[in-house]
Amino acid sequence: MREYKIVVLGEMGAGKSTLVQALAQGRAVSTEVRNTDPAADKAFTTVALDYGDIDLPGGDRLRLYGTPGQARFDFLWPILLDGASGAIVLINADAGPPAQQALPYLAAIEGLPTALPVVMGVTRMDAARSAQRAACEQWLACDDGMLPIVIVDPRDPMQVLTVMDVLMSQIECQTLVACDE
Ligand SMILES: Nc1nc2c(ncn2[C@@H]2O[C@H](COP(=O)(O)OP(=O)(O)OP(=O)(O)O)[C@@H](O)[C@H]2O)c(=O)[nH]1
Ligand SMILES: [Mg+2]
Repeated sequence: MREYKIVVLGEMGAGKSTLVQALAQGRAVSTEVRNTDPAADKAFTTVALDYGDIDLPGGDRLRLYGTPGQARFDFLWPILLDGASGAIVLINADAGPPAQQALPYLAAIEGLPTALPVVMGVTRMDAARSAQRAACEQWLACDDGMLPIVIVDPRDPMQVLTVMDVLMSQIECQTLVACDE
């Protein structure tokens, strides 16, 4: 049996906790407190991490770690990324410019000693205001194809599994390349 540590990153409200809960079918451990941060209009926010796991039909296990979105917790990102097999960077389509949202998380991943497979997930497309949604669509249209990007509603477990599928194939690719070297 293989175990994969997957880290979920993204701004406050991007849907990290929701994704971890959806994958763990509601059995995830979360550390939510009432939000006092004016950076996001949301009732609760994660202050330590989310954790959820799922056993795949083939016998492998995915362990998911959701990071807290508040900038003051950015010291936790490298700690959680240590030993990870892959990462999911969530972009909130209803927030600021997507490329800028992704930048700090991709920089943290690039700063790791070994290359880490990454998938970006765009959330809240259904709920985004028209200007934000248009900016996101434009960003998707200009995508250079360097990283896979999937539009995902993290409330829907089937869509979350699709994101995991894409990430797992990235991880497989990296393993094959490493074997070839
Ligand atoms: N309509 C809609 N709501 C979404 C979507 N993704 C997430 N949400 C909702 O957005 C809210 C915030 O999601 P969270 O999972 O708490 O966000 P988070 O990234 O964990 O936020 P922090 O812990 O504060 O960093 C929740 O009420 C979700 O149900 C989406 O694609 N569409
Ligand atoms: Mg959270």
